[in-house]
Amino acid sequence: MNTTETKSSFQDKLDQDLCIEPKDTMPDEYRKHLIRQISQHAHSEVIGMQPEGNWITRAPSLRAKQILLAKIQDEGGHGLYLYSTAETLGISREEMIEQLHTGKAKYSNIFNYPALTWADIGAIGWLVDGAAIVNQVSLQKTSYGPYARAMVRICKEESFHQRQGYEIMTNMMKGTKEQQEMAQDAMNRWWWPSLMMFGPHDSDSPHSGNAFVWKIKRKSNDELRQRFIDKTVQQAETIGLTIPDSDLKWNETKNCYDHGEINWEEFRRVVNGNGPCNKQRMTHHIKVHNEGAWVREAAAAYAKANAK
Ligand code: FAQ
Repeated sequence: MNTTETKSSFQDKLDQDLCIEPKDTMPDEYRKHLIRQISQHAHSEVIGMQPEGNWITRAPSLRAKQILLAKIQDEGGHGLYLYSTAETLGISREEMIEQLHTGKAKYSNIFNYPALTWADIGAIGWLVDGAAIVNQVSLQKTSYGPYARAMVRICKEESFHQRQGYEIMTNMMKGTKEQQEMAQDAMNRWWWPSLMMFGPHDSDSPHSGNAFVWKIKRKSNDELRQRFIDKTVQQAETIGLTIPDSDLKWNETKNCYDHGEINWEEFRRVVNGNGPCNKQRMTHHIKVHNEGAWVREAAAAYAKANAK
């Protein structure tokens, strides 16, 4: 099929709000854009297991430990759906991991911060999963079918994660003065990096133009960030937490919160490899990946033997 035909059948589907499926013809730039975004999303889910995994052995009760284990397993599962989704676009899992290890592919800024106390586990579930849900609900309507469908399932699991995080924060705010301070300290450290998860302002977002033309993005970075702020401020107030932003103010005219400016210098530093935990996260991933080589080899040998 020639390029004009490819573009027109692809465009027809987009115009009718139909999903693009793996076997459909699609422009190469669309394919590359999706591989970049979906693989980075997959890496984020998997690297995101590290800050929480650090607390499994220190969970304060058996119930808390079971919940945390289930949540972390879910995140690993999300990574697997997303790697499989990206594979339908013609990239292999090995290539994606290679891009992660060589720094060619990014993962979310948020997972380069340390989880210092148990309250951080609450803050991650409530704020980080909360931000992820706002973004991913919108991606349920993204134009690439396998990605949109993966998002439906992932969002269901993320809402359980968000609830467990909020439950931890609620219980700590009902606790001793020290526990309340711990919860506020976690809120102070995770709030701004959570806002950065939505990416740069729309005016500084190089990929947004094509993402809207191709219906990959349905809402802009700033729209989603605003949605997250508006819903989270009320949740914080309900349990007595203060949002660490002196410029935060309800705007009657706009019917949303005005907020302070994000530290974009910090965002750039962290996504470019110089956040508090970037090196630790990558060293750990490479080590575990290398140690798991025999599992991949055994699985491949088993599949080959069964295929005969
Ligand atoms: N961190 O032009 P844009 C989770 C990069 S899942 C790092 O606006 P785009 C679950 C961007 O890649 C969290 N880099 O880009 C969980 C690009 O660089 P590039 C992950 C970022 O793609 C919870 C450059 O800046 N979710 O948390 C970030 O149109 C708890 C220019 O940016 C997703 O990935 C960032 N925050 O919009 C797991 C959702 N933001 O690629 C465990 C899917 C931007 O040219 C525990 N992704 N950059 O080198 C998206 O919706 C989009 O990719 C955006 C960025 C909105 C993140």
